[in-house]
Amino acid sequence: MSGRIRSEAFKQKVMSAHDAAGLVQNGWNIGFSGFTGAGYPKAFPEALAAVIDAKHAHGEELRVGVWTGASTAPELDGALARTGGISYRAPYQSDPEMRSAINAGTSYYQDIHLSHMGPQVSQGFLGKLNLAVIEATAITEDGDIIPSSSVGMNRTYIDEADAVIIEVNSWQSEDLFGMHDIYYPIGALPPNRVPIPITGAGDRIGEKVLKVDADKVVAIIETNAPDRNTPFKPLDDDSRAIAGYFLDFLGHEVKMGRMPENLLPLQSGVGNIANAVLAGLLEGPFENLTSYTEVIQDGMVDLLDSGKLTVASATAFSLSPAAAEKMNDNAAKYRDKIILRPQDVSNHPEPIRRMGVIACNGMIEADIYGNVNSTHVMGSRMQNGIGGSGDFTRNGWVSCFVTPSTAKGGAISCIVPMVNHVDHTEHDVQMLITEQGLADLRGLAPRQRAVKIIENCAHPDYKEPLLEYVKLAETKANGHHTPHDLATALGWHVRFLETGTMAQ
Ligand code: 0RQ
Repeated sequence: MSGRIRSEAFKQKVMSAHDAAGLVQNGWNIGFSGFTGAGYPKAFPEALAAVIDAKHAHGEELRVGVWTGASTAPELDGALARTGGISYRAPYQSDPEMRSAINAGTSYYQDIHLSHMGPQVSQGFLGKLNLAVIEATAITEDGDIIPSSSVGMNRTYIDEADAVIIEVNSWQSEDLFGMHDIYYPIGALPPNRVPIPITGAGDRIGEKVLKVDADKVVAIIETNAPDRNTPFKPLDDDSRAIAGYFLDFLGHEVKMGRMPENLLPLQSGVGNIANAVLAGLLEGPFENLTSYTEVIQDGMVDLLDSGKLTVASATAFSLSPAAAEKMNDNAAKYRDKIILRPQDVSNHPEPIRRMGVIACNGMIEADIYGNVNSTHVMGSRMQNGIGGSGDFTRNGWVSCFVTPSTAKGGAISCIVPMVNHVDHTEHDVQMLITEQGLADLRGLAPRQRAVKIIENCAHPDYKEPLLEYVKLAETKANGHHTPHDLATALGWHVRFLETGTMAQ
């Protein structure tokens, strides 16, 4: 035994991942730890995949609902999706195998705001939670759980599940102890809710450990395996340009007296461009920054190292393999500057609105009126999910979306007449940035927005067709508040389906 299981009662419950996976029954819902490739169980999902394969080989049905914090890794989403054994998935994923199962229609997927997952689970909308499988760094003498590199939905799953399995991963640094802040609300659901007492990103309001009813714990599994995250792409000219516009905008806000010199707490989404924006801040003039976000990426750790960022609050790490190793070796150094909270606190509208968070997220496409599609390709195919982007966009002080102006080598314009799926409406989106420029939409009516977005953000190859569309829509609709010619707007995407290119 690794010495990480310090409770005598729990020592008696150690078993192999294979034996633990054998407990699962057809139709169960399982709540897994894990958020953007951090803190997911490493052994149980692959063991369960083997059990599912064996059952299916004998013509027996074994399919389960898989709930997590957010995306996980190939050892969880990939391994289970490959078996065809996932009947239902929520609330966010980004795994190619899982995406295929969703788009093939073999797995149902509920793509919801990450802050809504806790209340929806507690109210039973997703059905009964049969089992929670949670990765831990260690178990204390008193039987408390020290979380690992993410908190996500762990508190809710442990509380709501009929049975609990803990994977104790000795790869995770023991120095993570003290980094977590597990808030146990006095009243979790209305009408008994009370204010969340966070007024600054660095506020600690909870416990260092997760509490678990020992009677519910049916197995402890020992592992020693790293989190699996993909490395970020090296910064290219487009991402540098986007970061530059974002930084200029922040400088402008300070100059106008709308933000203090150390800005407001920063939120940064997933993906390479979001990471590039953080790298831009490293070069930029701003000091004493804070962050109230959901994932801590490499760029944020670099900002902490430089001293430019004083504190980062999130629910998980989302680090490249090299940065994850560095975090593991130096967790004690970061413990006072990083806080990992449950996702229904990190993403809760209340502190986000109170502190005035600067939200910056990636997107698939935006339309000329400022509606944003973050999730769907060609209207039907799921890419990842809305994740936390809606939590921060709707409630932030400034809400910003970033993307290169074109996708697929220039064949697709990311600025379109009408988005083929809406995740963030024109009422919530304040800023669009591409490598071409920035469109500040605050205070503008739809027809003013259309001109600004096309002029500032569209790729030169698509400016003319988009301006022609505006002219056509205004003529056909005879003015109106948000002029559209539906046949042409919808045809914009259809044309791509037919010819494989959006070019005129
Ligand atoms: O396709 O994978 O086949 O190459 O979409 O695009 O350029 O790699 O962009 O990694 O920044 O992700 C919106 C998906 C952007 C992400 C999204 C194709 C493109 C590529 C990915 P390939 P890139 P990024 C907090 C915030 C929602 C969740 C969120 C996301 C693939 O940012 O998932 O914000 N956001 N959470 O080729 C057709 C277009 C396209 C397009 C791009 N217009 N048409 N395909 N692609 N634009 C964190 C969490 O919530 C956990």
